[in-house]
Amino acid sequence: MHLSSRQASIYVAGHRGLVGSAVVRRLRQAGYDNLLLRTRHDLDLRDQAAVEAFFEAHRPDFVVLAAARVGGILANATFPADFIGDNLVIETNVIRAAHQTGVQRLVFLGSSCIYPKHAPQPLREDYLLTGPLEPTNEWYAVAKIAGVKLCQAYRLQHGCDFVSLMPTNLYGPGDNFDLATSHVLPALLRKFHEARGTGGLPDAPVVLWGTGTPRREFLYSEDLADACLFVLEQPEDALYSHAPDGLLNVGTGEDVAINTLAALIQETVGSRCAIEHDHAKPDGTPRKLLDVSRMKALGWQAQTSLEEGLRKTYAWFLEHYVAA
Ligand code: GFB
Repeated sequence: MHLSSRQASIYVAGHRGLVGSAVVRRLRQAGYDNLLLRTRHDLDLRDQAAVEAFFEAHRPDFVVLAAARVGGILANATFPADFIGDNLVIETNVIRAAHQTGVQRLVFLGSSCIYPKHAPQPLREDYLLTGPLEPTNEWYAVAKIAGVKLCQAYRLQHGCDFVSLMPTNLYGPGDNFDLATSHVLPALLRKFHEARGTGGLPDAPVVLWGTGTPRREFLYSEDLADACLFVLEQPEDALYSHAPDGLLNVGTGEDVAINTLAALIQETVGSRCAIEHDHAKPDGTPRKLLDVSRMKALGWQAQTSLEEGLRKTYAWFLEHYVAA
């Protein structure tokens, strides 16, 4: 059942992360103040008994499942057991508890990496499980596919209103700027910022991983948060007539080469440095552009251009990361 009352209680799992924090801001902005929020310290979502006790005690009306172990291409390769294991357990615990306590609608956050590596572009929702996955993130992708399938299975067997959003590569305020574990966009913002020469010194070179030729689609986290609210408020008939399988891609519909992203970031940061490439680092999937026609047909599209999103994210980085 869709969200319509401002009194409804909404549990945002993962509210301190890039997506969850944006979802909380968007819900509050729309007048939804009855939010249930728990830090990792207060509620370990890998602990089945604790998750069940939380759901039994608070019985949320709606759930946005944005809690996950996430990271860039290197983090995925370095911690495969965490990426598959933690995500499988978190999804299973939360989705099962949501069913047991009668949650009215649950929105699960998947990822565009669930689609096969060599699927035709743009990627449609029905390409799921039609071919092998990209090896650099197959552990994470398998866990996310299981989350999507759990939502479908609970809907088939129990009639649960559980849907999955498949966002493309995300960025925005509160992103992870740790160079070893982050995604490319925050990593390059930081690298170009730190390469700027001070006291009249020239800028140092910046090293991009891989060839820079892979293409990625970047969505501003606040646009994804807006999509989550849009889907929560979408009447059931409209939602499932456009997404009979409960899957909705969320992106901008446009992608750029990593080299082009680097040039845009260089401009945002105001750096004039040379760019080098570390060919020992992986490229990952060559392209993963989402087909966003289902969301478009429902009446939603992303609002923030990459240039604007970069400016806002860099401003956040300067204020919260550099100044901190
Ligand atoms: O964002 P990213 O780490 O992950 O890397 P994926 C995207 C592309 O940017 C790759 C290149 O071709 C990287 O080699 N790149 C260039 C860099 N310089 C850098 C750098 O300094 N740091 C990083 N991190 N990349 C992730 C998946 O894939 O996408 C996740 O691993 C998830 O599971 C996420 O699906 C959305 O886009 O390749």
